[in-house]
Amino acid sequence: MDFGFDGGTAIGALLVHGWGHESTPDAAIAPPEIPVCQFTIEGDLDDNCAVTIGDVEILACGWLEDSGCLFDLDGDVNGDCVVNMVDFSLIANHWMIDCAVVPVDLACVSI
Ligand SMILES: [Ca+2]
Ligand SMILES: [Ca+2]
Repeated sequence: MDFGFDGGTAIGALLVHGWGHESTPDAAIAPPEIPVCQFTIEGDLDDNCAVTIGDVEILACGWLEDSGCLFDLDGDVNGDCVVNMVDFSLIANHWMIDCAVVPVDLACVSI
């Protein structure tokens, strides 16, 4: 079957040069810059600079655990070795505060 062009050459050119894009050397591709949180906020268990549902998920994983202070517990906001309503209330108290967006919030403590 004749398609009127050299398919092998066309596909080879596509693999080398891409489809409508100029090829870019790998060294020129920089990884995306990940912002670093410059604040701490009580209840931010996943260290993403905000108190959100992700922090509640971590609290839920450790719910009603008691380490006897033998090891750190995920979800223990106040560091008393137990994950309970006190920790939940600390998260609720800072609910939806995002220090990356509103760094002047009094709950945001600069590192
Ligand atoms: Ca968080
Ligand atoms: Ca606690």
